[in-house]
Amino acid sequence: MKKMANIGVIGLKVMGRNLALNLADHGYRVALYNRTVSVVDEVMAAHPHENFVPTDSPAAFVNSLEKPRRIILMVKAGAAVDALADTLCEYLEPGDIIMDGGNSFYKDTVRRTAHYAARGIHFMGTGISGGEEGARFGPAIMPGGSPEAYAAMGPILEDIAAKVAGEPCCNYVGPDGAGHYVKMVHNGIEYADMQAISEAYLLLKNVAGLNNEQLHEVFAEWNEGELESYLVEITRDIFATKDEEGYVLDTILDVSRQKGTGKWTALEAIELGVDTSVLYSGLNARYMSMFKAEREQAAKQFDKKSYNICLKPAELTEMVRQSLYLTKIMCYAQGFALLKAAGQAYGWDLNFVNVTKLFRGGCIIRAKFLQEIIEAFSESGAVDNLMLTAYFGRKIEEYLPALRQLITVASNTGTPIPAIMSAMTYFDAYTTATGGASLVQAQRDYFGAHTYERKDRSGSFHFDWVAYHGNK
Ligand code: NBP
Repeated sequence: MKKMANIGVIGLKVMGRNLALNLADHGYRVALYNRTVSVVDEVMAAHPHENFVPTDSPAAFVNSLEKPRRIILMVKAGAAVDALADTLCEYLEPGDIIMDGGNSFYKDTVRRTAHYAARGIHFMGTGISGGEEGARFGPAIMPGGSPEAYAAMGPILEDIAAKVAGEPCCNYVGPDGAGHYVKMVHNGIEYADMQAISEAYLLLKNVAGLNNEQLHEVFAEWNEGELESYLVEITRDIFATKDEEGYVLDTILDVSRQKGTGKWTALEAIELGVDTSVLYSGLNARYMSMFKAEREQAAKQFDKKSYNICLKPAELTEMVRQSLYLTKIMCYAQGFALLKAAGQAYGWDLNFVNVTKLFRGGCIIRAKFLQEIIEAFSESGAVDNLMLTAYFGRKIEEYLPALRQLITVASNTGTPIPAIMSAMTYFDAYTTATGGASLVQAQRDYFGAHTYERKDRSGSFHFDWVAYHGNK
Protein backbone atom coordinates (compact mmCIF):
# COMPACT_ATOMS: atom_id res chain seq x y z
CA MET A 1 0.00 0.00 0.00
CA LYS A 2 1.17 3.55 -0.82
CA LYS A 3 2.74 5.30 2.18
CA MET A 4 0.87 8.50 2.89
CA ALA A 5 2.61 11.79 3.64
CA ASN A 6 2.34 13.10 7.22
CA ILE A 7 2.28 16.73 6.18
CA GLY A 8 2.43 18.82 3.02
CA VAL A 9 4.08 22.07 2.01
CA ILE A 10 2.84 24.31 -0.81
CA GLY A 11 5.08 27.14 -2.00
CA LEU A 12 8.63 25.99 -2.51
CA LYS A 13 10.60 29.21 -2.74
CA VAL A 14 13.18 30.08 -0.07
CA MET A 15 11.02 29.48 3.00
CA GLY A 16 8.88 26.58 1.82
CA ARG A 17 11.65 24.39 0.50
CA ASN A 18 13.78 24.89 3.61
CA LEU A 19 10.88 24.20 5.92
CA ALA A 20 10.10 21.04 3.90
CA LEU A 21 13.73 19.89 4.26
CA ASN A 22 13.58 20.57 7.99
CA LEU A 23 10.40 18.48 8.28
CA ALA A 24 11.86 15.68 6.17
CA ASP A 25 15.05 15.62 8.25
CA HIS A 26 12.88 15.16 11.34
CA GLY A 27 11.43 11.98 9.83
CA TYR A 28 8.15 13.31 8.44
CA ARG A 29 7.02 12.31 4.97
CA VAL A 30 6.40 15.63 3.26
CA ALA A 31 4.15 16.13 0.24
CA LEU A 32 5.38 18.94 -2.00
CA TYR A 33 3.47 21.15 -4.39
CA ASN A 34 4.10 24.49 -6.08
CA ARG A 35 1.86 26.47 -8.46
CA THR A 36 4.63 26.40 -11.07
CA VAL A 37 5.09 22.65 -11.04
CA SER A 38 8.60 22.75 -12.52
CA VAL A 39 9.70 24.18 -9.14
CA VAL A 40 8.77 20.83 -7.53
CA ASP A 41 11.06 19.10 -10.01
CA GLU A 42 13.84 21.59 -9.26
CA VAL A 43 13.52 20.93 -5.54
CA MET A 44 13.54 17.17 -6.09
CA ALA A 45 16.61 17.44 -8.31
CA ALA A 46 18.48 19.57 -5.78
CA HIS A 47 17.26 17.66 -2.70
CA PRO A 48 16.17 14.11 -3.53
CA HIS A 49 15.17 13.49 0.08
CA GLU A 50 13.72 10.03 0.73
CA ASN A 51 10.89 11.62 2.75
CA PHE A 52 9.77 13.91 -0.04
CA VAL A 53 6.57 13.09 -1.93
CA PRO A 54 6.43 15.29 -5.04
CA THR A 55 3.01 16.06 -6.51
CA ASP A 56 1.87 17.89 -9.62
CA SER A 57 -1.64 19.12 -8.83
CA PRO A 58 -3.66 20.27 -5.80
CA ALA A 59 -5.77 17.09 -6.04
CA ALA A 60 -2.72 14.80 -6.11
CA PHE A 61 -1.19 16.78 -3.26
CA VAL A 62 -4.29 16.47 -1.05
CA ASN A 63 -4.73 12.79 -1.90
CA SER A 64 -1.16 12.03 -0.85
CA LEU A 65 -1.79 13.21 2.72
CA GLU A 66 -2.88 11.14 5.73
CA LYS A 67 -5.99 12.36 7.59
CA PRO A 68 -6.59 14.78 9.14
CA ARG A 69 -4.61 16.47 6.40
CA ARG A 70 -1.96 18.91 7.55
CA ILE A 71 -0.98 21.50 4.98
CA ILE A 72 1.51 24.35 5.31
CA LEU A 73 1.23 27.25 2.86
CA MET A 74 4.50 29.14 2.37
CA VAL A 75 3.41 31.54 -0.36
CA LYS A 76 3.36 35.28 -0.85
CA ALA A 77 1.02 36.93 1.66
CA GLY A 78 -2.23 38.30 0.26
CA ALA A 79 -4.41 37.03 -2.58
CA ALA A 80 -2.24 33.92 -3.11
CA VAL A 81 -3.29 32.55 0.28
CA ASP A 82 -7.01 32.96 -0.47
CA ALA A 83 -6.65 31.52 -3.96
CA LEU A 84 -4.75 28.46 -2.76
CA ALA A 85 -6.91 27.79 0.27
CA ASP A 86 -10.05 28.03 -1.89
CA THR A 87 -8.60 25.56 -4.38
CA LEU A 88 -7.56 23.15 -1.64
CA CYS A 89 -11.02 23.27 -0.07
CA GLU A 90 -12.41 21.62 -3.17
CA TYR A 91 -10.52 18.46 -2.13
CA LEU A 92 -10.33 18.72 1.67
CA GLU A 93 -12.67 17.27 4.28
CA PRO A 94 -13.91 18.65 7.60
CA GLY A 95 -11.19 18.44 10.24
CA ASP A 96 -8.34 19.02 7.78
CA ILE A 97 -5.89 21.81 8.57
CA ILE A 98 -4.47 24.59 6.40
CA MET A 99 -1.65 26.47 8.08
CA ASP A 100 -0.57 29.79 6.57
CA GLY A 101 3.08 30.18 7.57
CA GLY A 102 3.65 33.38 5.58
CA ASN A 103 3.75 36.96 6.77
CA SER A 104 0.01 37.55 6.47
CA PHE A 105 -1.76 40.51 8.02
CA TYR A 106 -3.56 39.29 11.13
CA LYS A 107 -6.92 40.76 10.05
CA ASP A 108 -6.79 38.60 6.93
CA THR A 109 -6.11 35.64 9.19
CA VAL A 110 -9.09 36.44 11.41
CA ARG A 111 -11.29 36.63 8.31
CA ARG A 112 -9.90 33.40 6.80
CA THR A 113 -10.21 31.46 10.05
CA ALA A 114 -13.94 32.22 10.23
CA HIS A 115 -14.45 31.69 6.50
CA TYR A 116 -12.85 28.23 6.40
CA ALA A 117 -14.26 27.19 9.79
CA ALA A 118 -17.69 27.51 8.19
CA ARG A 119 -16.57 24.73 5.81
CA GLY A 120 -15.19 22.64 8.68
CA ILE A 121 -11.56 23.39 7.80
CA HIS A 122 -9.15 24.56 10.51
CA PHE A 123 -7.16 27.57 9.34
CA MET A 124 -4.02 28.27 11.37
CA GLY A 125 -2.36 31.66 10.90
CA THR A 126 1.21 31.08 12.01
CA GLY A 127 4.12 33.48 12.17
CA ILE A 128 7.48 31.97 11.24
CA SER A 129 10.68 33.87 11.87
CA GLY A 130 14.30 33.17 11.13
CA GLY A 131 14.53 33.47 7.35
CA GLU A 132 16.09 30.75 5.22
CA GLU A 133 18.48 29.49 7.88
CA GLY A 134 15.75 29.35 10.52
CA ALA A 135 13.32 27.53 8.23
CA ARG A 136 16.00 24.95 7.42
CA PHE A 137 17.41 24.28 10.88
CA GLY A 138 14.90 25.61 13.43
CA PRO A 139 12.71 28.71 13.20
CA ALA A 140 10.70 30.49 15.85
CA ILE A 141 7.10 29.46 15.22
CA MET A 142 4.10 31.47 16.47
CA PRO A 143 0.96 29.44 15.80
CA GLY A 144 -2.58 30.75 16.01
CA GLY A 145 -5.81 28.89 15.37
CA SER A 146 -8.12 26.52 17.21
CA PRO A 147 -6.74 24.38 20.07
CA GLU A 148 -7.94 21.27 18.15
CA ALA A 149 -5.88 22.27 15.14
CA TYR A 150 -2.87 22.92 17.36
CA ALA A 151 -3.29 19.49 18.97
CA ALA A 152 -2.84 17.93 15.51
CA MET A 153 -0.20 20.28 14.12
CA GLY A 154 1.63 21.51 17.26
CA PRO A 155 3.78 18.43 17.99
CA ILE A 156 5.26 18.55 14.47
CA LEU A 157 5.89 22.30 14.68
CA GLU A 158 7.50 21.94 18.10
CA ASP A 159 9.69 19.20 16.71
CA ILE A 160 11.12 21.34 13.91
CA ALA A 161 11.32 24.65 15.83
CA ALA A 162 14.50 26.11 17.31
CA LYS A 163 15.24 24.84 20.82
CA VAL A 164 16.54 26.83 23.76
CA ALA A 165 17.43 24.99 26.97
CA GLY A 166 15.59 21.98 25.55
CA GLU A 167 12.36 23.94 25.04
CA PRO A 168 10.93 24.55 21.56
CA CYS A 169 10.52 28.14 20.35
CA CYS A 170 6.97 27.20 19.45
CA ASN A 171 3.86 27.13 21.59
CA TYR A 172 0.19 27.78 21.04
CA VAL A 173 -0.36 31.56 20.98
CA GLY A 174 -4.14 31.90 20.70
CA PRO A 175 -7.15 31.86 18.38
CA ASP A 176 -7.46 33.17 14.80
CA GLY A 177 -5.07 36.11 14.24
CA ALA A 178 -3.07 35.82 17.48
CA GLY A 179 -0.07 34.03 15.93
CA HIS A 180 0.34 36.47 13.07
CA TYR A 181 -0.19 39.36 15.50
CA VAL A 182 2.68 38.20 17.69
CA LYS A 183 4.84 37.86 14.57
CA MET A 184 3.90 41.41 13.57
CA VAL A 185 4.90 42.75 17.00
CA HIS A 186 8.11 40.70 16.78
CA ASN A 187 8.90 42.55 13.55
CA GLY A 188 8.07 45.92 15.13
CA ILE A 189 10.53 45.14 17.92
CA GLU A 190 13.06 44.00 15.32
CA TYR A 191 12.87 47.35 13.50
CA ALA A 192 13.42 49.30 16.74
CA ASP A 193 16.17 47.00 17.98
CA MET A 194 18.06 47.45 14.70
CA GLN A 195 17.52 51.21 14.83
CA ALA A 196 18.80 51.46 18.43
CA ILE A 197 21.92 49.50 17.48
CA SER A 198 22.51 51.79 14.48
CA GLU A 199 22.22 54.81 16.80
CA ALA A 200 24.82 53.28 19.11
CA TYR A 201 27.02 52.85 16.02
CA LEU A 202 26.55 56.48 14.98
CA LEU A 203 27.45 57.77 18.44
CA LEU A 204 30.48 55.53 18.81
CA LYS A 205 31.71 56.35 15.32
CA ASN A 206 31.02 60.07 15.14
CA VAL A 207 31.23 61.19 18.74
CA ALA A 208 33.60 58.68 20.40
CA GLY A 209 35.63 58.49 17.17
CA LEU A 210 35.91 54.69 17.06
CA ASN A 211 37.02 53.03 13.83
CA ASN A 212 35.59 49.76 12.50
CA GLU A 213 38.20 47.67 14.25
CA GLN A 214 37.42 49.31 17.58
CA LEU A 215 33.69 49.03 16.93
CA HIS A 216 34.19 45.33 16.28
CA GLU A 217 35.93 44.97 19.64
CA VAL A 218 33.24 46.93 21.49
CA PHE A 219 30.43 44.85 19.99
CA ALA A 220 32.38 41.64 20.63
CA GLU A 221 32.65 42.63 24.30
CA TRP A 222 28.99 43.63 24.46
CA ASN A 223 28.02 40.28 23.01
CA GLU A 224 29.72 38.57 25.94
CA GLY A 225 27.48 40.38 28.42
CA GLU A 226 23.85 41.30 28.99
CA LEU A 227 23.46 42.63 25.41
CA GLU A 228 24.28 39.21 23.96
CA SER A 229 21.93 38.73 21.03
CA TYR A 230 21.78 37.74 17.38
CA LEU A 231 21.64 41.37 16.20
CA VAL A 232 24.64 42.45 18.32
CA GLU A 233 26.53 39.37 17.13
CA ILE A 234 25.97 40.06 13.43
CA THR A 235 26.76 43.75 13.97
CA ARG A 236 30.09 42.70 15.52
CA ASP A 237 30.80 40.62 12.43
CA ILE A 238 29.77 43.38 10.02
CA PHE A 239 32.42 45.72 11.48
CA ALA A 240 35.09 43.13 10.70
CA THR A 241 33.98 42.36 7.14
CA LYS A 242 36.29 43.46 4.31
CA ASP A 243 36.51 42.90 0.59
CA GLU A 244 39.15 44.10 -1.88
CA GLU A 245 37.91 47.71 -1.49
CA GLY A 246 38.13 47.68 2.30
CA TYR A 247 35.35 47.55 4.90
CA VAL A 248 32.10 46.51 3.20
CA LEU A 249 30.03 48.61 5.63
CA ASP A 250 31.80 51.76 4.47
CA THR A 251 30.63 51.12 0.91
CA ILE A 252 26.94 50.81 1.85
CA LEU A 253 24.54 53.71 1.33
CA ASP A 254 22.69 54.96 4.43
CA VAL A 255 19.23 54.24 3.01
CA SER A 256 17.14 51.41 4.45
CA ARG A 257 13.96 50.04 2.97
CA GLN A 258 11.18 47.93 4.49
CA LYS A 259 8.54 45.42 3.53
CA GLY A 260 5.63 46.61 5.65
CA THR A 261 5.36 44.62 8.86
CA GLY A 262 6.88 47.47 10.92
CA LYS A 263 4.25 49.73 9.41
CA TRP A 264 1.48 47.33 10.42
CA THR A 265 2.73 47.43 14.01
CA ALA A 266 2.64 51.23 14.03
CA LEU A 267 -0.84 51.34 12.46
CA GLU A 268 -2.11 48.81 14.97
CA ALA A 269 -0.71 50.80 17.86
CA ILE A 270 -2.50 53.88 16.53
CA GLU A 271 -5.72 51.94 16.14
CA LEU A 272 -5.58 50.54 19.68
CA GLY A 273 -4.30 53.78 21.23
CA VAL A 274 -1.01 52.45 22.58
CA ASP A 275 2.23 54.45 22.80
CA THR A 276 4.77 52.49 20.76
CA SER A 277 6.98 55.48 20.02
CA VAL A 278 10.23 53.50 20.31
CA LEU A 279 8.99 50.89 17.83
CA TYR A 280 7.66 53.63 15.56
CA SER A 281 11.02 55.41 15.65
CA GLY A 282 12.55 52.42 13.86
CA LEU A 283 10.05 52.82 11.05
CA ASN A 284 10.36 56.61 10.92
CA ALA A 285 14.15 56.39 10.75
CA ARG A 286 13.85 54.15 7.69
CA TYR A 287 11.51 56.65 6.08
CA MET A 288 13.91 59.52 6.84
CA SER A 289 16.83 57.51 5.49
CA MET A 290 15.08 57.42 2.11
CA PHE A 291 15.35 61.23 1.80
CA LYS A 292 19.06 60.99 1.11
CA ALA A 293 19.27 63.88 -1.39
CA GLU A 294 17.25 66.23 0.82
CA ARG A 295 19.36 65.33 3.85
CA GLU A 296 22.53 66.07 1.94
CA GLN A 297 21.13 69.43 0.88
CA ALA A 298 19.98 70.31 4.40
CA ALA A 299 23.33 69.25 5.86
CA LYS A 300 25.01 71.86 3.65
CA GLN A 301 22.55 74.56 4.64
CA PHE A 302 22.77 74.16 8.42
CA ASP A 303 26.07 74.28 10.19
CA LYS A 304 25.23 72.26 13.31
CA LYS A 305 27.52 73.54 16.02
CA SER A 306 28.95 70.75 18.12
CA TYR A 307 29.78 71.38 21.76
CA ASN A 308 32.75 69.78 23.41
CA ILE A 309 31.37 66.88 25.40
CA CYS A 310 34.47 66.30 27.59
CA LEU A 311 34.11 62.52 27.73
CA LYS A 312 36.72 59.84 27.16
CA PRO A 313 35.75 57.26 24.47
CA ALA A 314 35.58 54.50 27.11
CA GLU A 315 33.17 56.55 29.25
CA LEU A 316 30.96 57.30 26.27
CA THR A 317 31.06 53.66 25.17
CA GLU A 318 29.74 52.46 28.53
CA MET A 319 27.10 55.19 28.47
CA VAL A 320 25.98 53.98 25.03
CA ARG A 321 25.93 50.35 26.22
CA GLN A 322 23.68 51.13 29.18
CA SER A 323 21.42 53.32 27.05
CA LEU A 324 21.14 50.65 24.37
CA TYR A 325 20.14 48.12 27.00
CA LEU A 326 17.42 50.41 28.37
CA THR A 327 16.19 51.22 24.87
CA LYS A 328 15.84 47.52 24.13
CA ILE A 329 13.87 47.10 27.34
CA MET A 330 11.53 49.92 26.31
CA CYS A 331 11.07 48.20 22.91
CA TYR A 332 9.81 45.13 24.72
CA ALA A 333 7.79 47.17 27.22
CA GLN A 334 5.97 48.79 24.28
CA GLY A 335 5.65 45.53 22.34
CA PHE A 336 4.03 43.85 25.32
CA ALA A 337 1.83 46.90 26.00
CA LEU A 338 0.54 46.51 22.44
CA LEU A 339 0.02 42.77 22.90
CA LYS A 340 -1.86 43.44 26.13
CA ALA A 341 -4.19 45.88 24.39
CA ALA A 342 -4.67 43.46 21.48
CA GLY A 343 -5.42 40.62 23.89
CA GLN A 344 -8.15 42.73 25.49
CA ALA A 345 -9.53 44.08 22.20
CA TYR A 346 -9.63 40.76 20.35
CA GLY A 347 -10.28 38.37 23.22
CA TRP A 348 -6.94 36.59 23.11
CA ASP A 349 -5.60 35.26 26.39
CA LEU A 350 -1.94 35.91 25.56
CA ASN A 351 0.59 34.44 27.96
CA PHE A 352 3.61 36.76 27.99
CA VAL A 353 5.97 34.15 29.42
CA ASN A 354 5.12 31.81 26.55
CA VAL A 355 5.29 34.61 23.97
CA THR A 356 8.77 35.59 25.19
CA LYS A 357 9.84 31.95 24.97
CA LEU A 358 8.95 32.03 21.27
CA PHE A 359 11.48 34.83 20.70
CA ARG A 360 14.40 33.14 22.48
CA GLY A 361 15.72 31.17 19.52
CA GLY A 362 15.47 30.90 15.76
CA CYS A 363 14.35 34.48 15.20
CA ILE A 364 16.05 37.80 14.55
CA ILE A 365 15.37 39.33 17.97
CA ARG A 366 16.68 36.37 19.94
CA ALA A 367 18.67 37.69 22.88
CA LYS A 368 20.06 36.63 26.22
CA PHE A 369 17.98 39.09 28.24
CA LEU A 370 14.76 37.46 27.03
CA GLN A 371 15.44 34.96 29.81
CA GLU A 372 15.34 37.90 32.26
CA ILE A 373 12.03 38.99 30.73
CA ILE A 374 10.64 35.48 31.19
CA GLU A 375 11.73 35.44 34.81
CA ALA A 376 10.44 38.98 35.41
CA PHE A 377 6.99 38.12 34.00
CA SER A 378 6.96 34.79 35.88
CA GLU A 379 7.72 36.51 39.18
CA SER A 380 5.59 39.59 38.71
CA GLY A 381 2.47 37.93 37.30
CA ALA A 382 -0.01 40.28 35.62
CA VAL A 383 2.17 43.37 35.76
CA ASP A 384 0.94 46.40 33.76
CA ASN A 385 4.28 47.21 32.14
CA LEU A 386 7.64 45.47 31.90
CA MET A 387 9.21 48.55 33.56
CA LEU A 388 7.29 47.73 36.74
CA THR A 389 8.89 44.31 37.23
CA ALA A 390 11.43 44.14 40.02
CA TYR A 391 14.40 43.15 37.83
CA PHE A 392 13.90 45.76 35.11
CA GLY A 393 12.89 48.39 37.65
CA ARG A 394 16.34 47.97 39.23
CA LYS A 395 18.06 48.06 35.83
CA ILE A 396 16.26 51.26 34.91
CA GLU A 397 17.35 52.95 38.13
CA GLU A 398 20.92 51.80 37.59
CA TYR A 399 21.21 52.87 33.94
CA LEU A 400 18.97 55.93 33.85
CA PRO A 401 21.74 58.47 34.60
CA ALA A 402 23.68 57.18 31.57
CA LEU A 403 20.63 57.44 29.34
CA ARG A 404 19.91 61.01 30.44
CA GLN A 405 23.53 62.03 29.93
CA LEU A 406 23.74 60.35 26.54
CA ILE A 407 20.74 62.32 25.31
CA THR A 408 22.54 65.53 26.25
CA VAL A 409 25.60 64.30 24.35
CA ALA A 410 23.48 63.49 21.27
CA SER A 411 21.76 66.85 21.47
CA ASN A 412 25.03 68.73 21.88
CA THR A 413 26.59 66.95 18.94
CA GLY A 414 23.51 66.99 16.69
CA THR A 415 23.44 63.20 16.49
CA PRO A 416 20.00 61.80 15.62
CA ILE A 417 19.05 59.03 18.04
CA PRO A 418 15.25 58.81 17.83
CA ALA A 419 14.88 55.33 19.34
CA ILE A 420 17.06 56.13 22.36
CA MET A 421 15.36 59.49 22.87
CA SER A 422 11.90 57.91 22.53
CA ALA A 423 12.88 55.36 25.17
CA MET A 424 13.75 58.15 27.57
CA THR A 425 10.53 60.05 26.81
CA TYR A 426 8.46 56.89 27.17
CA PHE A 427 9.93 56.24 30.60
CA ASP A 428 9.43 59.86 31.68
CA ALA A 429 5.86 59.97 30.39
CA TYR A 430 4.95 56.64 32.00
CA THR A 431 6.37 57.72 35.35
CA THR A 432 4.82 61.22 35.43
CA ALA A 433 1.81 61.10 37.75
CA THR A 434 0.50 64.53 36.72
CA GLY A 435 1.24 65.55 33.17
CA GLY A 436 0.23 68.38 30.87
CA ALA A 437 -3.01 66.88 29.54
CA SER A 438 -5.12 69.15 31.79
CA LEU A 439 -4.13 72.03 29.52
CA VAL A 440 -5.01 70.01 26.42
CA GLN A 441 -8.45 69.34 27.94
CA ALA A 442 -8.89 73.06 28.60
CA GLN A 443 -7.88 73.95 25.02
CA ARG A 444 -10.30 71.39 23.54
CA ASP A 445 -13.09 72.72 25.71
CA TYR A 446 -12.20 76.33 24.78
CA PHE A 447 -12.29 75.93 21.00
CA GLY A 448 -14.70 73.02 20.60
CA ALA A 449 -16.76 72.77 23.81
CA HIS A 450 -15.50 69.18 24.05
CA THR A 451 -15.98 69.31 27.85
CA TYR A 452 -13.41 68.19 30.41
CA GLU A 453 -13.13 65.93 33.42
CA ARG A 454 -12.32 67.35 36.87
CA LYS A 455 -9.86 66.18 39.47
CA ASP A 456 -12.37 66.37 42.32
CA ARG A 457 -15.66 65.25 40.79
CA SER A 458 -16.77 62.75 38.16
CA GLY A 459 -18.78 63.79 35.11
CA SER A 460 -18.30 66.09 32.10
CA PHE A 461 -17.86 69.83 32.58
CA HIS A 462 -17.79 72.86 30.32
CA PHE A 463 -16.50 76.34 31.00
CA ASP A 464 -17.57 79.23 28.81
CA TRP A 465 -14.02 80.33 27.99
CA VAL A 466 -15.08 82.42 24.99
CA ALA A 467 -17.61 84.45 26.94
CA TYR A 468 -15.11 84.88 29.76
CA HIS A 469 -12.46 86.32 27.41
CA GLY A 470 -14.88 88.04 25.02
CA ASN A 471 -15.60 86.73 21.50
CA LYS A 472 -12.45 86.36 19.32
P1 NBP B 1 7.61 34.39 -1.71
O1 NBP B 1 6.98 35.32 -0.73
O2 NBP B 1 8.55 34.94 -2.72
O3 NBP B 1 6.41 33.64 -2.48
C1 NBP B 1 6.68 32.80 -3.55
C2 NBP B 1 5.77 31.60 -3.53
O4 NBP B 1 4.40 31.99 -3.58
C3 NBP B 1 6.03 30.73 -4.76
O5 NBP B 1 5.97 29.38 -4.41
C4 NBP B 1 4.87 31.13 -5.68
O6 NBP B 1 4.55 30.16 -6.63
C5 NBP B 1 3.78 31.25 -4.67
N1 NBP B 1 2.59 31.93 -5.19
C6 NBP B 1 2.40 33.21 -5.56
BR1 NBP B 1 3.71 34.48 -5.56
N2 NBP B 1 1.15 33.47 -5.96
C7 NBP B 1 0.52 32.29 -5.88
C8 NBP B 1 -0.80 31.89 -6.15
N3 NBP B 1 -1.72 32.76 -6.58
N4 NBP B 1 -1.14 30.60 -5.95
C9 NBP B 1 -0.23 29.73 -5.51
N5 NBP B 1 1.05 30.03 -5.21
C10 NBP B 1 1.42 31.31 -5.38
O7 NBP B 1 8.31 33.15 -0.97
P2 NBP B 1 9.22 33.12 0.34
O8 NBP B 1 10.25 34.19 0.35
O9 NBP B 1 9.65 31.70 0.46
O10 NBP B 1 8.21 33.47 1.52
C11 NBP B 1 7.04 32.71 1.78
C12 NBP B 1 6.25 33.39 2.88
O11 NBP B 1 7.05 33.40 4.07
C13 NBP B 1 5.90 34.85 2.59
O12 NBP B 1 4.65 35.14 3.15
C14 NBP B 1 6.97 35.61 3.31
O13 NBP B 1 6.56 36.92 3.65
C15 NBP B 1 7.18 34.74 4.54
N6 NBP B 1 8.51 34.86 5.17
C16 NBP B 1 9.62 34.98 4.42
C17 NBP B 1 10.86 35.07 5.03
C18 NBP B 1 12.12 35.16 4.21
O14 NBP B 1 13.18 35.33 4.81
N7 NBP B 1 12.03 35.04 2.90
C19 NBP B 1 10.95 35.04 6.42
C20 NBP B 1 9.80 34.89 7.17
C21 NBP B 1 8.57 34.80 6.52
P3 NBP B 1 5.25 30.22 -8.08
O15 NBP B 1 6.58 29.56 -7.94
O16 NBP B 1 4.33 29.49 -8.95
O17 NBP B 1 5.38 31.69 -8.46
